[in-house]
Amino acid sequence: MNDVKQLQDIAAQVRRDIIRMIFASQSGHPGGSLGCADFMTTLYFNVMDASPQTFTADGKNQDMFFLSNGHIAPVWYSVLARAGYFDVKELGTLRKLHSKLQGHPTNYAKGVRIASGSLGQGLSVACGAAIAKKMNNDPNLIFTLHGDGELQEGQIWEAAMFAAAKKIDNLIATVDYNGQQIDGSVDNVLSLGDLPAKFAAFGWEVIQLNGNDINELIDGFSKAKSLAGKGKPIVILMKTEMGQGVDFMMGTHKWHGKAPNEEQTRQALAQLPETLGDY
Ligand SMILES: Cc1ncc(C[n+]2csc(CCOP(=O)(O)OP(=O)(O)O)c2C)c(N)n1
Repeated sequence: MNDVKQLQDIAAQVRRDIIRMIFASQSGHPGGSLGCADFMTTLYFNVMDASPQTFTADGKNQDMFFLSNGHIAPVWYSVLARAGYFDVKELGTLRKLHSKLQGHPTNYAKGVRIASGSLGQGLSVACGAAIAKKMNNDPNLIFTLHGDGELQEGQIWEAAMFAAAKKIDNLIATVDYNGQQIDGSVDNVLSLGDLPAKFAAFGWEVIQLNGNDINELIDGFSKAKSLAGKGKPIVILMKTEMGQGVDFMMGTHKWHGKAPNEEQTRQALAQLPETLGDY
């Protein structure tokens, strides 16, 4: 458990890490990574019952997390490194040949259990892991993150139907509800319609919050945990801003998957305090 100020400091450093990693590799996805820094920090430093010391691939007797929108790997790698899963210096190897930190997650990196990046698969994996926990009488929880554009994948809705029908109530799915995707706004590409109503109609508990507000994240997860074990899967729809923290990356899909140049990197880092020390 960390207090809100500590979590904000970690998230600020995570944002610097994201920019520095993607600048160094000259490829990657800054927009969604920056938008999810507050969520990912809160999840690892406040919410989950998990630690690098006890991490196992099968996740028995620990909470498990699956990143379904694998393209935002930089934010996950930074949070894992800052939480002690591996040396922060490794962050400088993002997307390099033979690095454990590939452009999309693989289980070469400690803390990662499945490869992801092909959108739409993570909720199905999470359902399987959640059922395994029930069969093992393991009281721990499964967490996932999905992009809102990712929800256009049909497999998500098969898994959503399955989770409710099978009463998978040890699953807390989250959505990076930033309204943007690779080619433009989600509404323009393929609108999700009334997303809270859709999840509710599929039999899920729905929580909505501001995913860039750590206080709201802490409260929302505490509510989600209190709903676990009551017969329904839980989804948290987190309103976020793509590119949060860097003014010229916000309010547009243009930084979904583009690396900043040297001048843009300088401008971005000037807006992000170095709170824990750069790697
Ligand atoms: C199955 C599949 N189809 C297409 C892609 C290419 N792709 C990568 S990210 C992306 C957009 C996803 O949008 P969203 O989930 O909202 O992520 P955000 O832009 O907010 O980071 C697409 C279409 C993919 N990775 N997998």
